[in-house]
Amino acid sequence: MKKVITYGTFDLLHEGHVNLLRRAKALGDYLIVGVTTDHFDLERGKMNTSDNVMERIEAVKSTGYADQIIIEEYRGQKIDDIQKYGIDIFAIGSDWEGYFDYLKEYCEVVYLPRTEGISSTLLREERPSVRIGIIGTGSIASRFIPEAAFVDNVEITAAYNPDFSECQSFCEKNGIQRAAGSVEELLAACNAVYIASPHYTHYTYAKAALEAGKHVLCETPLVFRRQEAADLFSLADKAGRILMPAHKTAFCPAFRHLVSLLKSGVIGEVADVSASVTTLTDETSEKLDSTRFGGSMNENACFPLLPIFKFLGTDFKNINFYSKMRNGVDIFTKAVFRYDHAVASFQVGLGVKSEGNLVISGTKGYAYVPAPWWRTDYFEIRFEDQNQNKKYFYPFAGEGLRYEIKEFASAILQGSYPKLTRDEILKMAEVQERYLQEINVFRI
Ligand code: C2G
Repeated sequence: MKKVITYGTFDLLHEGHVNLLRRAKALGDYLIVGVTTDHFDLERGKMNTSDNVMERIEAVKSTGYADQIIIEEYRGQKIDDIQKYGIDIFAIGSDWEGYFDYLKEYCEVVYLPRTEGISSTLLREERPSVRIGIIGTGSIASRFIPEAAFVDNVEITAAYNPDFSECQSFCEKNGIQRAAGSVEELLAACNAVYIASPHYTHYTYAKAALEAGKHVLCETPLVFRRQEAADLFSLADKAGRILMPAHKTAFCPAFRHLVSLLKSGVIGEVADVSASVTTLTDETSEKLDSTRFGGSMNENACFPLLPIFKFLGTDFKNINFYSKMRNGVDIFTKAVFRYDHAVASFQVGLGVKSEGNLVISGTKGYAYVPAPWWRTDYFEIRFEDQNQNKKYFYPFAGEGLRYEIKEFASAILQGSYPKLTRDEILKMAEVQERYLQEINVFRI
């Protein structure tokens, strides 16, 4: 019996895929199809896949050509599979011509003609697009634009800044068609907004955008009061729109897997979470302006709050804040949380520097994420018996903003499940509010 194997993502299965599978099957008696996992696609730079791995497997199955379907999850697996399944022919589309010649050492390699004029990318492009208007044209907005280019079905249509000439030069520099002269003009030119303006303006812009029926991706911290966050969510619900904080860490592959890994119990019961984010800042920076929600807590607390809430939940019993002050703002704050069966602490600093790592301690072992843990591609799970220790590596492409943009687009276009829960977002605002109200804040 002649065995043939082929591989692919098979996203939005189309005629090109079907032709390929038919031709591959015709090369022998038994066809094995390897379908890539979502994780493997992300690792090899394909981050726009629309269908998940189960949907893609079902689609391949429905063609009737595959005698067996396997999943492809790592680089180098093709050699292992060829040996494991006793493969005679490896077949793949001609767009890969030459690329898989290294497999000739193991079996025959056949490049089959690719069907012209159709591709998953073209099909994805035909879907409705997310047309984003940017509010605020500072440094984070400049970094957002090249990252958005990596996400299918997303285009930047306009930008707004109250300083019109600044807005114009931003648009010219970044190839954005419309420099909006007012918020109304911006909202008319998009179906979603990305709010990248100073913290204290977030609520007003987000409210205006949601009331105009736009989806909202808002830089962190979203707002500084729980009620404000709750109001924005009820506006979003009423309008049937997405409201998502642009919390980079929550969407990056390494952090997402850390969450699912620890939820599965690898380090036992979590007893402590300790996280630190310190970024020494120029004394004249707006980040230290006491009249404009400056200071370490306002600037950075939402980062360590993420692992604390993900691993211990949001039902803490008490928080004490210890702040070192300068010119009316905290240049450093240590916060200590008491839960029923655990504790947590974080350090944030704009004027004090510390080691920026994340440690999650459990009854069986601990997770160690080295600095800068909030934009990580790597972590370790460590145990008493060091032989059991394991290192985990992930992609973290570019500035990492593409992951949150992709999540925002998927939430709008496909209704994907939010990685950051509403409860977590409300609690983040509540912690910011407690601090601003000076509840259990001790100045040192
Ligand atoms: N294909 C084709 N004609 C098209 C589009 C795709 O013949 N118009 C073929 C591809 O050449 C490939 C298969 O269909 O053989 C699956 O294509 P993709 O889903 O794009 O998967 P790909 O990224 O090519 O993955 O390990 C995975 C493999 O490297 C291939």
